Amino acid sequence: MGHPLAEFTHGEVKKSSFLARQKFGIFIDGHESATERYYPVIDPATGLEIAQVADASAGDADRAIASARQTFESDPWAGMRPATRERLLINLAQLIEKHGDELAAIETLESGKLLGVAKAIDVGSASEYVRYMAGWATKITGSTLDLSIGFPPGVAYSAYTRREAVGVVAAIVPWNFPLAIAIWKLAPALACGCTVVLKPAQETPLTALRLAELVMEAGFPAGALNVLTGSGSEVGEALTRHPGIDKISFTGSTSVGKQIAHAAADNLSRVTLELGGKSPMIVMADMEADVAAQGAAMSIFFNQGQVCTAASRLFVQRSKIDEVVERLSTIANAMKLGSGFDPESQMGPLISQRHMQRVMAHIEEAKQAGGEVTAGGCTEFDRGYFVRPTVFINTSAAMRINQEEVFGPVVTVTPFDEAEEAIQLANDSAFGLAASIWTHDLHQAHRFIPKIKAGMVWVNTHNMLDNNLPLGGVKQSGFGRDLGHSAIEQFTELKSVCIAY
Ligand code: TAP
Repeated sequence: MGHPLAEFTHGEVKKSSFLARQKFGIFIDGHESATERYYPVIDPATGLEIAQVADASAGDADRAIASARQTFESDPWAGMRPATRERLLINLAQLIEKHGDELAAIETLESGKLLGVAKAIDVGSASEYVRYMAGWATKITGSTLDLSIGFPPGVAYSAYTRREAVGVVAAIVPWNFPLAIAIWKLAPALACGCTVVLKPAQETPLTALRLAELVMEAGFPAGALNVLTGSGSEVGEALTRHPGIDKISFTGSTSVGKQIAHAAADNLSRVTLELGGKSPMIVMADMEADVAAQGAAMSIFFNQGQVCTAASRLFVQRSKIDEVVERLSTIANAMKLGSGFDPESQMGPLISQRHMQRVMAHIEEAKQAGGEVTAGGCTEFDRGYFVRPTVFINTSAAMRINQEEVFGPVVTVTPFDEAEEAIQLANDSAFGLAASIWTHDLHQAHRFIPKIKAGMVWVNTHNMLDNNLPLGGVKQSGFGRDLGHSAIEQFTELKSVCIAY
């Protein structure tokens, strides 16, 4: 069967028998089942409906958690050798690679992102991360410890620590990198022997559902991954308040992160919160204006600016600022917006009409407050949710556009004189996710790194993530880390063992 959106998507969706189904139930205990309530998923490039997806209830959360608990506590999963978990994860990585084009097309259709980005970043990094975590499955270790206990006389002690799976995990993820961020939770959780209930964002449920099918095809037991599509305020909150959840791994906004921290408190569920950002990029005068402008454009306009670490505050040393603003504005004005399926497009739509209106409200308020637009500042097309890449000058640190996360293709550019002033400006934020400094002066860069309040600092680059590099924030950007070995710590508990002999 063809798909009604096929004409807008260069035929990519026609290749997916998954998308041709157009109606998706709830994925619990290894299979999808019909439900009473559904909601529409919208293509942000056209505003048209893509599919109907289950609107899960609190009762569905109970069933999903029961399935995950049953699987966690019984064989084959409970007693599975680490090498077998490794093998299953490698199977999954291979399946993601095999179905990479389909997954990327689904991702572009539901999130609007460029197909090239979906292929290279979302799908490419997802399979790489599953492979990376497959490697960790057999290398989860504790330590041996020397003890000094002196009683009773003549007794000696041997002690060690074990890292054990934390249990049933609620993974709640946003819409900006739906597959990749789901995998950031799922792969380490499975490597550690946990089971997972995944709640994707309402806007982007489809890759999560396809992923659940692939997890089963890879040979994981039913209940290892359950997927609850539906609203955060209903099924998301039911998950976070549920006593059957041992660990909540959340990526999303700071306001929802705070609600989740409160909800988790009653059960003392373990929580990791990867939250919003307002990341600064600092350009010293010794950096070439072209390099700085290209770097800034990549750092704020990539994925329509819907990136947690996006460099939304650009600080440039005064003698270079005019040149950088001029070149950055030229790049922004030349960018071609369009469907993520169009190979000519350099930027896709924002995720939803509501989000586009939110971003435009920020832009209008900043204009009213005296901010001057040197590029963009407006929407484009009468269909879909497109906002032109926007550059502001003449804004003040106190303005909302410099304090709140816009999560769109909007950057403010501010001058500074001395490096110390740049550090002060960069740290003048409730957030602390990431930052970058651009300079050829290594002394300058090394002095900057410890002074900046952020979970990640880049030098002469920005937004560069790696499977081996922990990612997370300080201040209102949350706590805990995804990626790298930190992810193993996230999904395990330390048990101390003391043996008298
Ligand atoms: P949110 O609105 O916070 O939503 C994230 C997820 O939480 C969605 O699945 C959402 O469901 C769910 N949710 C909403 N209310 C909930 C509740 N009361 N209880 C439990 N779950 C609830 O974020 P978003 O708009 O999807 O994503 C953008 C945000 O994510 C930005 O702030 C961005 O910076 C942040 N982000 C951070 C990182 C890192 S690594 N720090 C990475 C990517 C994104 P619904 O879809 O139904 O609302």
